Amino acid sequence: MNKPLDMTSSAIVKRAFDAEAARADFPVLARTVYGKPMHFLDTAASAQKPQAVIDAVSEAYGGDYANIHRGVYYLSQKATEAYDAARAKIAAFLNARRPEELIFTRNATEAVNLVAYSYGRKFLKEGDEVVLSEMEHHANIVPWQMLREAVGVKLTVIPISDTGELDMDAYARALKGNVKFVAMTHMSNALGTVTPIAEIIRLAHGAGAKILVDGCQMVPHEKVDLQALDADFYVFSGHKLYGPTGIGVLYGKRALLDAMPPYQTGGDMIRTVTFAKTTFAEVPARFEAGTPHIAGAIGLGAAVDYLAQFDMGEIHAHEMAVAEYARSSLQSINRVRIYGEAATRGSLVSFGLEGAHPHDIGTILDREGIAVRGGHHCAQPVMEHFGISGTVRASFGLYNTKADADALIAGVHKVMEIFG
Ligand code: ALA
Repeated sequence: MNKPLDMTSSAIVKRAFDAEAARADFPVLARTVYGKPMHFLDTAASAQKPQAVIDAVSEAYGGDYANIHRGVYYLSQKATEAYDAARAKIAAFLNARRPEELIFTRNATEAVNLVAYSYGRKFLKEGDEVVLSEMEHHANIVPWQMLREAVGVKLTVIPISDTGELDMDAYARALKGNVKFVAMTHMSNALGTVTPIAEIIRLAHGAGAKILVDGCQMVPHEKVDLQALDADFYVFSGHKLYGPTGIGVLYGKRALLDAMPPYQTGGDMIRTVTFAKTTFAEVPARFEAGTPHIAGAIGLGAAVDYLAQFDMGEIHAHEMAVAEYARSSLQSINRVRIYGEAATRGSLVSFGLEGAHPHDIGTILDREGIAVRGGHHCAQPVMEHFGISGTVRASFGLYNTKADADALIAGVHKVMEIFG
């Protein structure tokens, strides 16, 4: 508790990843529910928090708390330094060119809305096409529909196959049209599909389009290198990255951000204000109107420090081993149907059980101490594709082990006994 914040995540010497040892860093995992050990399998909705993040948030309020970028006094300067340092370490973690290419938002949803509103209304016009995929989260669909209402862009949706893979031929065909923007997931939250995003970005650029990538489900699980990817915009939420809620990130290439008008206006995002005219601050301040979520940003910086102790490749290998074990165990149950069987996928398994509603399955699993999400996962078009109302989704984080997968399988057998 109350350790000084480490400002240089990249300087931390890596240590071997050990999931059992890492579990001890997450206090909530030690608790029981209904008198049973808890098996948390809903990291895709929101990850649990390591003590280091909880301490950093507590310290941000109980240590050097003051508003930022305002006071000349000690506490305000310390808080400002910690806020700015958090941006710098997240930029280093993702290999962004410069910290100011990262805008703090409330969440990934706000980040997509910011781009659709600010970039979309300035640079897209009636008849321009925006390409999406059938497996986008609602947060990467609805803001583009609002843009359609506002300026008359046309939305083109790239279908997925029954294994949950993006139809790349359809994508290439679509890019022959008047496509000016692509908004695409890096990993589907409903199916686990990992899209060939480097190729998707390359093709978008080849067609002269800009691209926004929804990285919510990818950043917590695999190494993301923003410079290597070369996406124009990349968004993710802090709470899925083991950080606090209420904080998200929009990465944008500096030249694009510089050309974009403010999304919200008010204090801290201006250079000068008179009643005749206002001039705006440089990025990132221009897109961070009002007092930001200071403790949230600092907490997200601590989450990145926590992850930076490890090699993301080792975390990924561990999570995939557990998720694939759960997947093959589920697959061997006759009445189970898996949704999402892409060749390249992440650490989640979406499934249904013949004769049982996903919510009922989730409720029975809950009584066994197993936390899963049941429903449409904010991806109704995916459910429509498969002609279902929802799935049960077990999603794995760095702290999950084979014991969690075994508990899930035992729980599914219990559901089958109940449903006969
Ligand atoms: N988008 C989050 C999920 O997939 C909330 O559960």
